[in-house]
Amino acid sequence: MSTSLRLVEGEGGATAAAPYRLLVIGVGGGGCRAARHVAGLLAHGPSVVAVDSDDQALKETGLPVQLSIGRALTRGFGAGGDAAIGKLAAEDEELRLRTLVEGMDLVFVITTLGGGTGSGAAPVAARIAHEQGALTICFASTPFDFEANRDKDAALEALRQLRMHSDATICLPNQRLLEIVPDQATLKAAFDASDHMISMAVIGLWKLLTETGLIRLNFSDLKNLVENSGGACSFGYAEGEGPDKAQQATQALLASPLLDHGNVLAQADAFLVNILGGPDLALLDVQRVMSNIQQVAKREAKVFMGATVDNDWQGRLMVTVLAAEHWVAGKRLTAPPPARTAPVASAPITTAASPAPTGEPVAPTAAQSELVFEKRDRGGRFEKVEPTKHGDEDLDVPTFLRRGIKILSERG
Ligand SMILES: Nc1nc2c(ncn2[C@@H]2O[C@H](COP(=O)(O)OP(=O)(O)OP(=O)(O)O)[C@@H](O)[C@H]2O)c(=O)[nH]1
Ligand SMILES: [Mg+2]
Repeated sequence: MSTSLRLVEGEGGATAAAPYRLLVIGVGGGGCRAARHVAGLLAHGPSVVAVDSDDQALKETGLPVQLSIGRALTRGFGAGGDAAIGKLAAEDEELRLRTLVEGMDLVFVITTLGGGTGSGAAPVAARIAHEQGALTICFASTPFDFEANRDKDAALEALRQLRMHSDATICLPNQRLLEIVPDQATLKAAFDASDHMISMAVIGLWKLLTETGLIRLNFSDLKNLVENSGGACSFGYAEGEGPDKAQQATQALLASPLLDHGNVLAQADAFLVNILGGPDLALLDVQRVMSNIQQVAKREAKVFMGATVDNDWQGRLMVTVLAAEHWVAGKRLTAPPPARTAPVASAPITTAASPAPTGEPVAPTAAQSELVFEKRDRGGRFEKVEPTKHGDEDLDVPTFLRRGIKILSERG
């Protein structure tokens, strides 16, 4: 199969209706399937690209833009569960990946961790997007408890890498799917449910940023939430229908295992709520959703919200939430990416016209002092929870605390 890689003019590009350039990259078998789901639900949405080292799996996505990676290493048969091969495969195509993300404002990297390509190549794709100056948000599932320990360890290491190289990574443990789908559901149905949830997160944010809404959310609000999240966000999603749709959706949201039955919202320092409804969406619906959520949230939590109208959602309502449990106002917790680099002339790819660069690095201010964070033992709702360990590291502790990264404050 030949490498086909072309972004069609206008797709994912900034237009009057869609002022941001957004790209969705599926990496590995599961990641590409989820990316295809996004493309299927959003015909005129962002560009969606499939990246895999398995040519057959790439072909099956049916996506018009595909990037086959690491052919010299894998001969197009996949990375065979080896994340080191997946990483090399992506590095092999660094120029093409760089050209793909060049000029994008927002890049979603979707992957299912535990195999070779997703675990090895997705962190490379995230790093490149972040280096190019795009706000980079990753969605990654982790293996079921019944899968081999080797795969789980590789997945946790990949998750750590993703968090290091993205602005924020949203982890969806496959094990939680078991709480969402009926007992008799097949594995395929569980995976489909996961694909659907990831798609809804992407679609919710896309619509929020691009469509006229009752309450418009700015790109800078999303940036603020994500860049100051310490690298880890949680995602929740629920729908309601009929006259009681607002109540239904928030009840389902607060009961959802995705947000740990409301506990994530109760702990979050900051969160973003996106309400999507049809032309019948009333301000009262918005108010109901927000007041239900605010009842469980911390009083001092920073809340970003938006409400969007879409004709397809007549009589229905969808709420998506992006929550940062460890959010620090106004300061990036990770190093800012370098300025966008010049286009790579050598790669044989055509892309849509680039917008003016945004998201330039934030220059440190003159009067900065270090923020001091108390070291705390696991407590609260985490007290009885098994820690997510990798080696000696507890991955549930935010990266900046584990690594002792110093954070500068204008105070002091
Ligand atoms: N949530 C979800 N998980 C999936 C899906 N497909 C596979 N997985 C899980 O994701 C892990 C990795 O599988 P793949 O995505 O097929 O692996 P890969 O990244 O293509 O890696 P290689 O095939 O080794 O190159 C496995 O542990 C699967 O259980 C899916 O559609 N959705
Ligand atoms: Mg594969």
